[in-house]
Amino acid sequence: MRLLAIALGLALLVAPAARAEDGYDLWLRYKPVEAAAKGPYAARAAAIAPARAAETPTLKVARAELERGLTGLVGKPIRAAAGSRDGVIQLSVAPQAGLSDEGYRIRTEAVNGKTTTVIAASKDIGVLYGVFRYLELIQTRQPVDKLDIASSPKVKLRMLNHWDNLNRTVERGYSGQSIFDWWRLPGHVDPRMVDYARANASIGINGTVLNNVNAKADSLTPPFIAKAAALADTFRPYGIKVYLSARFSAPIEIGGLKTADPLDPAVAAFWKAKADEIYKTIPDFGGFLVKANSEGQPGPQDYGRTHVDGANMLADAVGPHGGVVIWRAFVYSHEQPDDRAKQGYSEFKPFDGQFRDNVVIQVKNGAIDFQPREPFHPLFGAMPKSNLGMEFQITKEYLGFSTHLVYLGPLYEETLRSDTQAHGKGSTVAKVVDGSLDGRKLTVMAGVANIGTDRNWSGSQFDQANWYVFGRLAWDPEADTRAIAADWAKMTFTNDPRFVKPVVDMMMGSREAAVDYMTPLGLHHQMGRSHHYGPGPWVAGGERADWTSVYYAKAGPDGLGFDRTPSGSNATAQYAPAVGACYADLKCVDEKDLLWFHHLSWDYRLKSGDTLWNGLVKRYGQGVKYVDGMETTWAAMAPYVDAPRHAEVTDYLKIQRDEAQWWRDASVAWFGSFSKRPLPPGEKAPPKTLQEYEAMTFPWAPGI
Ligand code: GCV
Repeated sequence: MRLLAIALGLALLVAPAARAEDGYDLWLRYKPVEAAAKGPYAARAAAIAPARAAETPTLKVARAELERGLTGLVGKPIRAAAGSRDGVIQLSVAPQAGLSDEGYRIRTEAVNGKTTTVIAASKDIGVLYGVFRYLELIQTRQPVDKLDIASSPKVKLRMLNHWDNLNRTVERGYSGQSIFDWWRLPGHVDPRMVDYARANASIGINGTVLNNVNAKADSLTPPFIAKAAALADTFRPYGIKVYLSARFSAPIEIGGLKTADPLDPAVAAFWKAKADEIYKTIPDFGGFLVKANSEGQPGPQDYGRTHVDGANMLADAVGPHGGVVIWRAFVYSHEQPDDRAKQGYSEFKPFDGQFRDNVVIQVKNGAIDFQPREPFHPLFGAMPKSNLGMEFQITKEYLGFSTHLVYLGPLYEETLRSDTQAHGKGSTVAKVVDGSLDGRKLTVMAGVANIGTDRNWSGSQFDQANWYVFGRLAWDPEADTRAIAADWAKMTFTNDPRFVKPVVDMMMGSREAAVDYMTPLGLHHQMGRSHHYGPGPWVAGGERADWTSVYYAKAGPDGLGFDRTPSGSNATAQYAPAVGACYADLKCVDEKDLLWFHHLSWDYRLKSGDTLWNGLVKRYGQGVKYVDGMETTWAAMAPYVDAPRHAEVTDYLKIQRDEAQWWRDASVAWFGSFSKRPLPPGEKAPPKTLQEYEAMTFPWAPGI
């Protein structure tokens, strides 16, 4: 059924002088195509045909987005109306062989002898995704005259996880308050919710968990279900389902029960009734996300039960409605003497094959906690009979918050392209996540959101790129993150190659720079206590050893690093034999992971010929130098960027430069107190004493 035709006329326009922008429009700015980009965008007359069938809400927003996008790009109003001529765009919902329900096809066809761009999909949501792709092609100045594109998402549930609290604070949030205004909902739905949905749909995100995994039971009470329903109604046309984090002890807190034991029939009945109640109000509710028996959260182990007992009980409650339970594998206990990095695998691996079909185990990318660099989590590839989802962090808790320019594409890509070797070579994490390795259909990629009430949404202009690249990778975990950065930079700023090339280069190296100035050579968890701001390699003592830095770096007069080889914690044994053997072998392990797996003497020789101590110090310095380079690059970008956004990025880079230097100096001062070796030639001594660095406190750091 062809539903709509819009004639595309891209007029030749001269780009107006850059106007003040604040980043609110994200990558959906739809600025007029500049005169220099003629060729495929040569002017054509616009003619418009009305929809021939009743529009669904999703088709309506697809048409509205196409009108809005083309109007901006063409520079004159484009509306659906009667008419048929060359340059027409048709939206079509009809069965499409070889595409999934959410996939789309964009083809240039002759329809009634006229050159027509047909955006077709089996379901209306595919049409919306196709519209966004089509607009992206124009925004990034790719040819649109002879199109033959087909695309389906490789991952089924592409989700944001908001760590947003009901009072609008955001755990690990660095971009203002929560965008979910629970107090005024459901009476008032902020129009920003529509822009949130548009932005997410434009990158294929189809689910959002509205509340923090450190959950309150209140979110499951009738008033809050009504609030969530109002959001669900707003997001539905954009193909986005809502999910809630469920507090495992809710049967006690809001159900009047004495227990939350998952094997107690009254508890199971509570959850069944709760699910029925939610689905009555939100018929397409996605399901529950659960953090259980982790960092003090309640869970089945409180009753001597297992993760399987807890997850399956909830799965049985939502299953009849088509809901899922996403159960996190982020578990570790300080009472357990074993290496924290081993605990998730140790607890979950034995349960492989025991979870219900509608349960997904959500695993963080690495075994500790979203560090600047971690080897991939050993559970990937280790649970072939279970649905295993990926959890990345988009908000940069350990990567400088929103004031450090760190493009996370390379971090995500590095993990997704890691080879688990679960079924021999080529068993990448991406293939576990997209389900193809073990033929799994219920697949998940989740990102802990970096979105807040700041006008620029993400706290900084460049952190928008992390939201964007997350969505694109959730659609295709094997996509190239340099190409994605280029798309983002073009749409967010300008297509001018004098801007795109240096900025994309700068973005691509920014994560490695952060690794270098924070935790080089495989170091990890060296940040300030609790708020995780700035360096804190001296953090020791307190309530839990596994929340200290000294637990992870194990610095001493003899050397540095955590021995996870068979002579140490033997975490390497949790990987496929070939992978684990390589990590454990100093001749094979990549130096980027060196101190994650090995404890080495300060005089250990790196591949460069430097000693470990000298190499470490140089790495910190390299990271700082890279930020210097980013400042220089960005300064030269002034002609291509509107002044407000340019100024904001400039300010933030200055903050980043100072903090990178601080990380370097404080870390060198601390580790130097163990190595007792001189600094390599040309390296400056830290300007403050170690005691001065240690004395710095930040009680008002954001995000806690
Ligand atoms: C939501 C880390 C963070 C916590 C977070 C936790 C988790 O420990 O510091 O703020 O809590 O991860 O992922 O559950």
